[in-house]
Amino acid sequence: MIRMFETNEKRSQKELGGLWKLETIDENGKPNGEYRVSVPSVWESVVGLEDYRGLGKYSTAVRTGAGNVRLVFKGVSHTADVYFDGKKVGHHYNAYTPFAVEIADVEAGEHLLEVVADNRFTPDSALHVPNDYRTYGGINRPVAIEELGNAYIEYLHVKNTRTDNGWDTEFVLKINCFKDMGKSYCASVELAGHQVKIEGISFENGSATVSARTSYSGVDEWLPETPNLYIAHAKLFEDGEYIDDLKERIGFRDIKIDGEKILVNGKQIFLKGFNRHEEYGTLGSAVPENLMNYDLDIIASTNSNFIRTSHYPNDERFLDMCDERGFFVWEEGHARGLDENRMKNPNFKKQSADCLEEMVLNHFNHPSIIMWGILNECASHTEYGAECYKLQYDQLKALDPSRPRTSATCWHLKDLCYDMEDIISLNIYPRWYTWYGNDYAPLEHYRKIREYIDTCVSSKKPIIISECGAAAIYGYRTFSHVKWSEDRQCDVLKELIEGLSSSDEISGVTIWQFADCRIDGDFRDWNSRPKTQNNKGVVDIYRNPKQSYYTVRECFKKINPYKN
Ligand code: ADA
Repeated sequence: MIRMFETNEKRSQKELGGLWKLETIDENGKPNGEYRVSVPSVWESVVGLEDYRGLGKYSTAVRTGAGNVRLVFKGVSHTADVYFDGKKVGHHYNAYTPFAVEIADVEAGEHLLEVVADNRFTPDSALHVPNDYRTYGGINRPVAIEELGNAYIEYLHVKNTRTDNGWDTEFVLKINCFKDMGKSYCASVELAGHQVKIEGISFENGSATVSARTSYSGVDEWLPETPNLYIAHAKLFEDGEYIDDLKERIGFRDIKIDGEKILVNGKQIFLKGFNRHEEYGTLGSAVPENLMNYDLDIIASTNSNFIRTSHYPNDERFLDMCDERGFFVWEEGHARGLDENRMKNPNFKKQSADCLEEMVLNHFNHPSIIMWGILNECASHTEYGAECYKLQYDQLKALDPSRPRTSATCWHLKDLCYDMEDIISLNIYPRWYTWYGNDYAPLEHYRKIREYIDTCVSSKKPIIISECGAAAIYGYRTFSHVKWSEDRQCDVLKELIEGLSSSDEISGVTIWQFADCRIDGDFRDWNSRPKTQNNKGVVDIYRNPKQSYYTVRECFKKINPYKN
């Protein structure tokens, strides 16, 4: 599946799953291994490629009718070069954002589609670097082919604004046109019983962005307890003929910041949940729907209402499920722990800007996403770093002013960006990392940081704990509760959750992390990562619960998700 709901009735869209040929190739393109693999998947799931870092060429035969086609890739890790009948037709960097390739005037019949994936850590890659999660290799999310007419709808954004009488809604459509054939184009959008029409669409450089407005009263709002979803259906007409369509699923939900409060549809919320990496056991980052669903079952069972997509944009199917279940989501651009030197990589700014744009344009309509994040624990304590943060915050504001922006920092008493963000987010690890010292409890540690924050910000704003936790090796139990035991992890998490959630100043506590995850073998802190994993999950990589799963469930149960 590409999405958890039908996105088209008119447009022909076919998923290109099944078995493809995979050849591992050297830098000159010379094959040195051949395999049959299912797509989507990662090559680390193939015997002999469990730790392969290099290039892989996927190939499959594709049958099309005559006309224009569009290849849609939901994720290739981490760099993709796309070839159609041997001709290069596309390139994309970043495993975690979708991209598409248009091919005009294709002949009817069978064609060869090849995708070269590259998961190496080269100087060209500014965001995929050796890290505390693994950069996998391969076509790790679904691929589809679409057969199009002379014009099609690239995206439909539904912007809902809550008013005293209900909702004001603006529809924004981006429409692309292959050739100027002197035809007339118009569009319509239907949502919740209303239909709006957009006449006289004219294209400039092959595309047009158009909009229309309406308003609603009496619709069912989207909230965690009532995650009401509606289908918005856009249709495109050429000389009056219906030629293309696109469906999006939306919720009537708005998010506001009021001083230190986070308000969803006017209700003050408290966020309690987990940081989750997109990974599962030997399937790596190619997590299938049923296991995404399983993760959400487990997370829901812990009385959580919040998930942070640490540290990159997530699969749209997972976000669809969060919409359906009423989870709040913090989705973030791809970055973790990039120091100033890495932020000065010549590709950093463009690769970051591309990732943020693709994230927002593709994930705009998810009601579950209540905030956008950037640059987890990057160099927000340096002048140059702060310039990059400002650039990215400005870009996000231009792309989507409706959602607050934040970034998780570890530079607590040196951060230069507290006044840039709408929500301040702190990653803290008292009782685990020694440099925090053991001389004061989590809340005292928070208070020391708050004193500094108050000297930096021009106005009060919400503060959430975006990460806190401790590691435990699954199955290691001790009477002494020594470090790395499940028992110690329970003690630390209980103290963290109870302590931090007791403060009225804090609007959320997010555990690092939901599940243990594999890390890159050459990550700088590999020696504190037994089994080459980050072991701070409350479940292991196969979702076997540690004792801390039960501890977190009981602690979160006592926390009201709404503040008075
Ligand atoms: C940081 C980082 C996480 C993880 C965590 C840890 O806060 O944001 O990705 O590495 O530390 O486990 O130490």
